[in-house]
Amino acid sequence: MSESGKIITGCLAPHPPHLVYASNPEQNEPKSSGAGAWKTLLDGYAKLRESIKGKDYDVIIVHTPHWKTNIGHHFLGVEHFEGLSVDPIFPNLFRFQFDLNVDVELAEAICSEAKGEGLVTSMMRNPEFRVDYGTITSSYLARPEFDLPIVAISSARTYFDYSDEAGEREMLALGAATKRAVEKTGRKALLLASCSLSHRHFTDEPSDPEDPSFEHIYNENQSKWDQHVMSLMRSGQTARLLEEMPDFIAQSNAEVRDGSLTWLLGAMDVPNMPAKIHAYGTVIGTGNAIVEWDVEAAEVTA
Ligand code: 2X7
Ligand code: FE2
Repeated sequence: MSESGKIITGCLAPHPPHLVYASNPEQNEPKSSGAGAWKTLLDGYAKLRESIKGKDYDVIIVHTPHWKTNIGHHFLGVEHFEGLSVDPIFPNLFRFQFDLNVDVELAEAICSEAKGEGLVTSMMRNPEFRVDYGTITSSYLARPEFDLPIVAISSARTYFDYSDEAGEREMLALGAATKRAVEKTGRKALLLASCSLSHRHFTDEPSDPEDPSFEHIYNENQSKWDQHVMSLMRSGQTARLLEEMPDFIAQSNAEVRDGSLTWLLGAMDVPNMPAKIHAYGTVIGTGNAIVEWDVEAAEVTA
């Protein structure tokens, strides 16, 4: 491939397994009742798919909070994976037969660029590895066909072992490394930051998990934070969002603490363009926004 790679689009693509369950794909063993919860988010993913349909990209890069690695940032490093992925918290909703290909050359390039940034990195070479539900859910909801190779990146524990500020610095560096590797390998990449915003869960669920009357905002403070974060995205204030990220994490138990959103913003060079919010909705109390930064279109019009 030529040396003219670029990031086409970056997306915040949350991974509640409930959305896969409600979509009833043949790969998922549990079948939903069709009672109708999470329609706003399901419609939001349909809008995202429509928006990226005509775009020319050849790989999907996912950063996932549910492949947690204690020593550094890991990358899937085998060309093909298949097996059963189960959500350990919601095995009643997500037992998914996955079958996917990996762009190992690109994964190795990101791994080595990140090492050059001083990060601890590692390639994951176990062909029996069970791919986590964050990677699979976001990939499926953005492009259900699984017809393009992916790169999946784990979440290192820097925020938890050191500090939120140290975690933020590492994720920006990982984002910059991702961008350089995409450019050098000539890839056209779609990026998915697989995470929710606020993240306090209900402690129980109804007998029908898809009962729409059960879904509501759980915590007003956290929902206000989500609205604020989306207003910064909508108005292109991503540098301010980064400044406020440690407060957001501390005050709303945000899943962005696993680094996915900061990695995405870093890879896109902290874009000051307005983002498109396709949907916002709660799932079992958590706040989830489906957001798109059409960085390629912004470049063309600049
Ligand atoms: O992992 C998750 C999540 N982030 C949000 C909602 C529900 C379940 O799982
Ligand atoms: Fe999660």
